Amino acid sequence: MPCLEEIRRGLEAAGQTHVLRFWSELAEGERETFLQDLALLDLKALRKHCEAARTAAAAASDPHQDRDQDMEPIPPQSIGSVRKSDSSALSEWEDKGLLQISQSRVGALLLAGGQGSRLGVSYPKGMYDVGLPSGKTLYQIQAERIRKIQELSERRHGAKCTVPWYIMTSEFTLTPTKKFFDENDYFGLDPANVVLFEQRMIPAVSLEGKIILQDRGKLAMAPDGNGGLYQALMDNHVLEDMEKRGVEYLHVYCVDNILIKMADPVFVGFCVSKGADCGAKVVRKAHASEPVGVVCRVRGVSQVVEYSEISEETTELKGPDGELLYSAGNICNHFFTRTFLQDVAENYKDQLQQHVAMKKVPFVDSSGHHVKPSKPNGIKMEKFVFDVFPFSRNFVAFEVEREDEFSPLKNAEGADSPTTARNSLLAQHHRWLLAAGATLTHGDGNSVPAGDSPPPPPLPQWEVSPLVSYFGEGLEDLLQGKTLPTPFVLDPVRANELIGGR
Ligand code: UD2
Repeated sequence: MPCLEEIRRGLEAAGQTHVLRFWSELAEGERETFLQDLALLDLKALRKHCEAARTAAAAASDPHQDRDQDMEPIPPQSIGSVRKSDSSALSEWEDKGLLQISQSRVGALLLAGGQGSRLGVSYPKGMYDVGLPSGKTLYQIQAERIRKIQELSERRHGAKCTVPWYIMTSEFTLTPTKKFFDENDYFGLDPANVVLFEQRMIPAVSLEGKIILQDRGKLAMAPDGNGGLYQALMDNHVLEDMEKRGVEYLHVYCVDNILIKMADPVFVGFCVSKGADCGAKVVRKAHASEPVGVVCRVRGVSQVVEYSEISEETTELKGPDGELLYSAGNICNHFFTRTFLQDVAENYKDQLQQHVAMKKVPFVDSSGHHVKPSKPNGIKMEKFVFDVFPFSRNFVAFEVEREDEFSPLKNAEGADSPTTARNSLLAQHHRWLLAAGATLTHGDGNSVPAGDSPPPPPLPQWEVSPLVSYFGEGLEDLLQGKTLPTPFVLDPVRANELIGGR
């Protein structure tokens, strides 16, 4: 570890010595911890980082004008679509995906380094329980979907397989996530196949380009964005691990989508059959201002323009059919080949764009008093996971149905909240059960009319464990002609009872 003098010299060169302003007042233990934190800074890159943050923040007053003019929608021939494909094409992709999974060539990678500040919880979002009848957390649902997709692939192709689960965490989420998985026996997965790794943190910078002190002996640090993935893959030898296991394809997704299809065989099969090195699932945007990025082309190159970086005017543009022109909503659900990731990590990761987020960052002022700012005072620089799309040689988009695939947990209430996430899952299971031929009865014994759409919320409580069904398959055999009262959780024990009761 470098000594204080070396660090001081590095800070001087970067014009950041103010961070040591309280050094003489720190206790021995505080100094040690602070020194360890400072030693983790990339001192050589610090001046560039702070200057880039200051310049980018100044330019952020008009971030979209240039790029908006260069945007065009993804041409229809570059987008596959569940809605527009017939069932034979969908089964073909599914089968192809299941084959790859059965050969242990597919992994899942969860981006879980975010701080979940909008949801306002102090623990990782994956540990959140949205109030399902089973009480399952997002992590548990995802783990069980991995178990199920392994089982389905094994059954279809007769080969024992593993879908390794890579989980990118940050300083905020690593320890609690690890503890949660340990305490819950990895939800039935083999811990050797759950690989937790950590992304880097970078300092938040004031509008004048100075690192912000969160406390007298602590810098205000933040994860480097979900595009920190590519550096983290290198830092933690994840690509080597993939190669050792024979994993060729990775399904990358964000933690908060309760409907996420882990290692989705249809998406994987679609991308593989198109020979794609990089792919993105999209849904049609619900409305112009929905906070999702837009998959489009900029100067002829496929990429995502983030919701925070597109003008309102452009989001509202309509195409000739009267639909939103930029309707391909990014749902943070990506496909990458291992060779593409290797190429990005080795050759392109340092070229990724830096995005600027202006945030309210609590700090200590020059007299050591804690201040909670009422307006943004700090710049956080982030990389975005999708900014590698322009380096792809064959990029494809795949449009899926929102009601089956996308319901994110972002906010404590209102849109994209625990209530909407819970309702989306229950509505999906409601559709599955009716389609399987079950009769659903309320507590008063009245049955739910068999129709396509579930009743308006609050929804009755019928839930299907991912260990029983991954995308609604296999339920007809179990449930045809059965009457199911609410609340009802179809878990493997209930499923066995139903089989036994035939
Ligand atoms: C993300 C997408 C947006 C849209 C939306 C859909 C990005 C950059 N934006 O926006 O286009 O698709 O999701 O729901 O992908 N994370 C990390 N490390 C970090 C920061 C975030 O791992 O440093 C993870 C985070 O834990 C989450 C995912 O990245 O799983 C997305 O992060 P977010 O919720 O901040 O992204 P959001 O909703 O602004």
